[in-house]
Amino acid sequence: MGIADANQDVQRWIDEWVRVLEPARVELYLGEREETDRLIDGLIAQGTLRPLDPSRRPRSYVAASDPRDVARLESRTVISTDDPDDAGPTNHWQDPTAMRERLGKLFAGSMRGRTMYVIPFAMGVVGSPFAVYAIELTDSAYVAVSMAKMARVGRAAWDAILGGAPFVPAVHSVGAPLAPSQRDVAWPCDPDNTWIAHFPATSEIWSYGSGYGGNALLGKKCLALRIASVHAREEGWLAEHMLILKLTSPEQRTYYIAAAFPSACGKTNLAMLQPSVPGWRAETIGDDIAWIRPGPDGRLRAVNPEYGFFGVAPGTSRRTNPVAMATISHDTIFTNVAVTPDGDVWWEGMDEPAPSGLITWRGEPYDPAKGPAAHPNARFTVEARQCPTIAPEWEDPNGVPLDAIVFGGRRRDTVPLVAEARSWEHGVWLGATMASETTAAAEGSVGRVRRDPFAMLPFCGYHMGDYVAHWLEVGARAGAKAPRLYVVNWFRRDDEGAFVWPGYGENARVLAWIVDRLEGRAQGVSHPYGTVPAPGELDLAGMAEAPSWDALFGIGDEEWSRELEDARAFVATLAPRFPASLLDVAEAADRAADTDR
Ligand code: SAT
Ligand code: MN
Repeated sequence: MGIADANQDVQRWIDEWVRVLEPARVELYLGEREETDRLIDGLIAQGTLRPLDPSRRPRSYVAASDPRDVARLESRTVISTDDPDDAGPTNHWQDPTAMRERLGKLFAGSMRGRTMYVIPFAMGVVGSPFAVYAIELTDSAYVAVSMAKMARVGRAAWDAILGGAPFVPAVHSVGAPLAPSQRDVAWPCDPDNTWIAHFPATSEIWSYGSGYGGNALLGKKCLALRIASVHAREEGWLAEHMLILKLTSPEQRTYYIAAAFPSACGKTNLAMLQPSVPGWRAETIGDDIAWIRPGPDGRLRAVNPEYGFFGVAPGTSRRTNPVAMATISHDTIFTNVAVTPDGDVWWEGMDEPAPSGLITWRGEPYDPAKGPAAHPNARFTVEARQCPTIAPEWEDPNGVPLDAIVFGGRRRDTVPLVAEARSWEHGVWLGATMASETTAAAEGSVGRVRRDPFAMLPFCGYHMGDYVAHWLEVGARAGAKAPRLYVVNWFRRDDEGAFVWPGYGENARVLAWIVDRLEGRAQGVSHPYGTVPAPGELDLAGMAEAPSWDALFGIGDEEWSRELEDARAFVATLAPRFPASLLDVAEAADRAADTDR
């Protein structure tokens, strides 16, 4: 079946875009083996992909981007609603008519000389109550083959769309038309004119000028978070920037935990946790996005709508994440990593030191004085089914019932290692006011503390105040069946700037305490953030250097007042849509902690 068989709506939409974009060729891409092999051969010929040594890393490739196109571009990511207030103060808003006009000009003829790939896909299991269908049009073969790893690209999604299922129309162009006989470059892009625009009223996504993951693989942040969050609000569910983990206790009881962290704060590591505590087992369901819906029994059920992982490479090693290392041992596309002389990949934080003869992501001989060998936001793209700890229920069409939801950030002080919120409302306050030091996953300075509600700051498709109110509604509807809410912080530092908590596999100790709370086994003590482990309650047995309770949970009065003041100032920017009742909840929690102290 080809595009000619498309039903009228689909056909009309594709035809309209062909007229605007003027591609030299149009191809339906269903992610099948032969098509993918052909696209990869073309990408190798063009210099976009470089094959790795197949004896070291079978069917794996390295791409090096244009150095100006290495991360999400938040300043050029816009929500175009008629009323700017519907996008809210945390999004970049652009008038939809003006945006369409401006992008229309950029899109005009932007695929000249290139092939336009028509990529039907599903986010979620095809046919499941969670599934959302979409078509991405793109002139990038790199995007096409990456999409086939990250989303359920293929015949089943195409059939569903041809059968009349509504689809999210998504258009992407690298913005580099080719004149006849013009030679292509390895990474075409148009960094000066990049825009990633969302039109929630029609669920459209228009992305121009960038080939980088979060800007170009439109099923991920654009669809599964920004557009889906709008649908979720209308339909009573949640589209969240969360990993999903399955935890089995020594008593063989199973728990499902979702956790929100900003980009490049360890979601993939936690999703692939290898518990350091004996008897516990962790399995992976998702590492970046969770769609959460009330199930028939009233419990909140979660799915990972993605098909693969787009993980941060630097810092990933056999020590920090052996599961990820096994996952990416074959059939992986790496972007902006360094390449060893024997045809394998390398990045900062790998187990082995940099070999001599290393070539950096910029294609130069490695000289540590000139900066890192791999870009700090270098990524791997790989199918989730390659993960040795993937849980069988990761493709359960009905999702898994959540026991706990965790909010985390990267904070050198203030936020304790773990705390349980006093109530759903209090947890929503904590989620709404969470903050994190910025990372290389987006453009801009690294290490600056910014408020990042629910780790959704760059991903919420509507007004953040309405989003927080929606969380309150979902919790109220779930009532006693709602999962319990927690905050965690793996990133506290001592006076010398060293991390006080080892993280990675040791984070299982924190999860074990969360389970103890769920089972009513841990009493905890009151803390400004809620309930934290009482001294001695967190199992630290066998740790080489067990940190003190104070190092993990201590908070000075002044530190706390500063935080509260800053949080209040932040939510004031979301008024009047931010639910005022949460200020009372925060106040009551503060008083409760005070009297307990
Ligand atoms: O936005 S990406 O999907 O490219 C990665 C991230 O920032 O989480
Ligand atoms: Mn992410």
